[in-house]
Order: sequence, then C-alpha cells, then structure tokens
Amino acid sequence: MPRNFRGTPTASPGRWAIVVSRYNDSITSKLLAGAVATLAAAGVADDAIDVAWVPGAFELPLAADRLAHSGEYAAVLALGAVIRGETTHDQHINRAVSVGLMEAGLHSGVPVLFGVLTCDSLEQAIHRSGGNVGNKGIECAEAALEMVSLLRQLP
Ligand code: INI
Repeated sequence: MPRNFRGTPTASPGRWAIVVSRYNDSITSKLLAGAVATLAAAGVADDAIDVAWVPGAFELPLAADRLAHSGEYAAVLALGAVIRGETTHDQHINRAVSVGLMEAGLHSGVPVLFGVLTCDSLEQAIHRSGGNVGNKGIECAEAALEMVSLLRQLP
C-alpha cells in the first residue's frame, strides 16, 4: 500500500504573513478579508497574522521573499489584482510576479501562495473577490493551510 501524504486545511502552529497590494485596493481588500476570515475559521489567532502592504503587484515578490526568508512564518500569502489595460503592462507584471513568488517559495522552503487576480476587466476581478466566481483570497488561504500541513508531514 503506497504511503500517502495529504495536508489538511487546519491551523498549524506558527505565524502567518500576508502581503497585499494597494493597487486596485477595492478588490485586494476583499481578497484580504477572505484570506483572514479563512485562516481565522481554521483556528489561526488574529495576532498570529501579520499583513504587509505594498504599492502594486510588482512589489509583492520582494516583500514575500523577505518575509519567507525571515524564518518567522509558516507561510506567506501574496494578494493582488492586475487588470489588463490598453498596453502589455499587465503581462510584464503578471509574468514577473508569478515567477518571483514561485522563486520566493522554492528558495526559502516556505509556502508562498499566489493569490493574484489576473483579469481582463474590473468586472472579472469583482466576480473573483467575493462575487459569483468565489474569492481568490479564500482559496489562497486554504492552499496555505494545506501546504503548511503537508510540508510538516513530508520527509
Ligand atoms: N499594479 C497592480 O497591482 N495591478 C495593476 O493592474 C497594475 N496596472 O495595471 O498597472 C499595477 N501596476 C503597478 C505595478 O504593480 C507597480 O507597483 C509599479 O509598476 C511600480 O513598480
């Protein structure tokens, strides 16, 4: 019988960091509320959550990398909302942010979660921040809980 490892969406001991972007803050504040409520529902105490605000999504990886390498956090959740404009600006941001966040996780060994909306319109972002397509902040917190739990089981 193969040995199976599977994380559970329950609170593991430790502190939790959330990096959130101020750009499109009408959206990112909802992602943040969803993430905090999900961690709290899993049993994470309010004062075990630290929130760091950055100007825009492009700045998420640097702050996430610093927090992940600090040794103080079980996981780092990165929340942002990039909305396509008339130019390719969003593509450059999205590529840099997704790679930067992945690298922060791989290099630190701490789960760094990608809770960044990459939308064609504000309407899409509204739907994904507590509207009819869910809330990416909730998903991000659930994935963080599961990954912390999984990594604590893995050899
Ligand atoms: N930052 C975002 O978080 N979302 C966006 O939609 C966005 N757009 O469209 O420009 C955005 N730009 C700012 C960027 O993240 C940096 O803060 C800025 O370029 C300074 O480095």
